[in-house]
Amino acid sequence: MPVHNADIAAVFNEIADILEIQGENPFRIRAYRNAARVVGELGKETSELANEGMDLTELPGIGRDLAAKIREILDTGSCAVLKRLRKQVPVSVTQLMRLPGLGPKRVSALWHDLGIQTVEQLDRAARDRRLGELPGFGPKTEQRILETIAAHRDTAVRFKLAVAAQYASALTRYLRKTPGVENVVVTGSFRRMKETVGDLDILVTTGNPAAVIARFASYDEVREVLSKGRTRSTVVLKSGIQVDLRVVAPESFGAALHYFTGSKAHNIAIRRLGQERGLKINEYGVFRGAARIAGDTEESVYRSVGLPLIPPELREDRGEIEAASRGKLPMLVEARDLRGDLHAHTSATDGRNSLREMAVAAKTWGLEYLAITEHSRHLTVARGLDAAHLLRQCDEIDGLNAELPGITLLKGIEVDILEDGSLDLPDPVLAQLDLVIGAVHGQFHLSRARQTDRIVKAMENPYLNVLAHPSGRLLGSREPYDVDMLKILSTAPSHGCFLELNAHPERLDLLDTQCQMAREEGVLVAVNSDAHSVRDFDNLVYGVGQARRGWLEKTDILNTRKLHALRALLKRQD
Ligand code: DGT
Ligand code: CA
Ligand code: CA
Repeated sequence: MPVHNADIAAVFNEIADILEIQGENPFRIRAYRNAARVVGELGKETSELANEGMDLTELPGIGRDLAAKIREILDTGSCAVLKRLRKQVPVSVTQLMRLPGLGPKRVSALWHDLGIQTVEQLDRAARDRRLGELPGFGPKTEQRILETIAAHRDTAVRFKLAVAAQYASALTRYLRKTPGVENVVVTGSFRRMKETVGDLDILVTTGNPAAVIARFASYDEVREVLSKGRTRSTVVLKSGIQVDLRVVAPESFGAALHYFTGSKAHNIAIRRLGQERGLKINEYGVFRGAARIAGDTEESVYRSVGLPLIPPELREDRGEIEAASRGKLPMLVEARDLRGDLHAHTSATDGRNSLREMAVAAKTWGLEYLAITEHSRHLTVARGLDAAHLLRQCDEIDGLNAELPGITLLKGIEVDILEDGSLDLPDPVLAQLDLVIGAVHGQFHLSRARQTDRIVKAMENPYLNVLAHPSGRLLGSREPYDVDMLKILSTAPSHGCFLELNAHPERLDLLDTQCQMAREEGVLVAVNSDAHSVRDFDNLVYGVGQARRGWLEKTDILNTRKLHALRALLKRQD
């Protein structure tokens, strides 16, 4: 991934935070803060400026030393100074500074005098009334810290689904080895395939809860055990992710699975349906009076309120209960429905693997076709291709297609949509390709009207087939740009244009609600990996998860089509 201005600013701010905790020279601290602000507020990506050969010391307050650090961050994503400082002050201590009311002096005192390194430890110490001993902390401060932590919890960092999946799969593998366990399932937002998860909720069924609880707490990735009871426990892993464990008896599996999968809003609506029928629904089962009438399976819970099973991805109380009651639930797309992938990069630009390696990996994953879509010239950070290089790649693709059975490479490009809506390559070049996807990679801050016009104009180009990552958001670092998505969706069909659902873990873009809009507007969605290496095809699973959250069926997805049908859909309008 390219390094963005926000990344550079974050590095400088973290350096400044650490220096402050260490009580360093205020001028040095201010220099880093200033650099963070200057870079953060630049209208253009620093990476672009650097690539255009700009001398970064021309930026206000950036001297030779800071300019060199910016280059280092652009090249490596971090910088040596920060790595060294992090060894002196743990990241979790620096993060305490984010809590309102906690400045560097207080954080330093908490750490040095009470050994407090994490928000959880701070919470515990405040509850135990241990903060009052410290100079500068009274009972009022203690109370305020408790309130702040409670509020902070709601906005605390969320983990990207693909990242959470790594922690979840290691932990569930470990728990499955406990003697006597039956089911181990990750529930909560994770099971609903939400793009980010606040914490992991793991449900275990067994006749021997004590063994599971004990094994859970002694997992070697556990940083802190927050609570440990007979049937539940909460821990924080070293990665910072919190995990709630619940253990129930095997006969409650379905009811507990339903309860802990949520969402809360969906559960409330289902419980209300139960109440209307005189039923009580909780994590142990469905009850009529004292009699337990359902709960072994999730199906039985839904059946008790007269509904078919609703897939977890739909459980957001966005109309799924009504659809279920009318027999109108969508037949959600599945990963195995995908026949191809229309967005991938190779080592010809910023990818890590060769054309051949990507083709073989796509075939191994089960795909029948793969579009190679390098960046165009304008995106200099990714060493975008010019026309000559692109046409050379097309020849290479012809060669590989003649040689490799079972997979067809399509000739494509991820062409930059320039600020005025024109494309970064001339039409006669685009005309030689099988597929053109267009993407916005800069000027995110245009007004809503101008951003919308820009994209609509790009779609008017007869060669543009797919609008890539349409909202432009990067999870945790960039909000979607302001654009009239409904207008884009309603314009797309008349230009033969499709929208991408980019499955890259940082993107997952189209958003789930926009998928629903696309379906209503009759716009096919392409679930694409945006693979930069052979391993990235696995991300398609998360793209499909998001498509399912957006109610999409197999027929709503462009790349579930057979190759000949796809080619017909990509045919030029002219
Ligand atoms: P997250 O962790 O913020 O990404 O979102 P969830 O949906 O995983 O929420 P979480 O971890 O607080 O709770 C997991 C599930 O447990 C939730 O989706 C529904 C259920 N649940 C939690 N607290 C309550 C509650 O107070 N009432 C009800 N009915 N269900 C709850
Ligand atoms: Ca959760
Ligand atoms: Ca939870």
